[in-house]
Amino acid sequence: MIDLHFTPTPNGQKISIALEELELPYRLISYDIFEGDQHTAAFGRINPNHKLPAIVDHDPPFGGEPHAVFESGAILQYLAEKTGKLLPKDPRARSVAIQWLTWQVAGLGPMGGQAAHFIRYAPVKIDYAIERYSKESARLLTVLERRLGEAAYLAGDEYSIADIAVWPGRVAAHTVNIDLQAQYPNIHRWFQVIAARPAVIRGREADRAIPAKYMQREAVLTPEQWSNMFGERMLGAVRL
Ligand SMILES: N[C@@H](CCC(=O)N[C@@H](CS)C(=O)NCC(=O)O)C(=O)O
Repeated sequence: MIDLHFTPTPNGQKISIALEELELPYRLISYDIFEGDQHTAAFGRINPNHKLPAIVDHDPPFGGEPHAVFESGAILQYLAEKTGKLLPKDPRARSVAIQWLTWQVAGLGPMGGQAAHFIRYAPVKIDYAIERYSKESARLLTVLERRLGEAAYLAGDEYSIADIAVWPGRVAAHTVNIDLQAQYPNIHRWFQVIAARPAVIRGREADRAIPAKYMQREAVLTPEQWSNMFGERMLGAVRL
């Protein structure tokens, strides 16, 4: 059994989808990050970075005590290695899969996240920041569009954890006002194919665990929610 510490954001969706694809039994533990559920000392022992998602595998492949894994990219790799699935066996294709996985966690994810921050949450609208992160998100989506014009999936012919990492990133397009269907037909085609996978449909059901207040274009937070997400309470969780 695997515990999935989850909140219904793109990073969380990667893991609920992967667990469904791999048919691994899991227990969903929901966090409301606006209310600060992620700042407890108990969660800090699972993820020292106090962010979602994280997993605890009670039956790790190397035996011994339950094993905690944080960072969505590391969790995807751990699950793929545990099961021998969702990563190509061919070393070249495997290397390509890891490159796109890393591209997502180091590029599309953080840049889309910063665009969302400045568009959705910043108390003052800073045009330079909005433009910088929106343009970079759009550039990264163009890179994705080109890749998906030359291959069915990110690693080539095979669906892999790279696709699972990138697929929820479609919300970056929504955030920066890109209409994928009209402007990025290859991403749109790939997106539709993956959206129809039964495991993806099941994995998305985890999103219903708590109210969906994560996708609003502009959010107005209470002072407590602000503190939990970006202020003193967030900083306090890791203070020395
Ligand atoms: N690089 C991390 C990002 C994790 C992350 O930023 N999680 C967000 C939700 S998507 C979170 O927990 N935010 C709550 C907070 O910052 O306090 C990953 O890929 O797992």
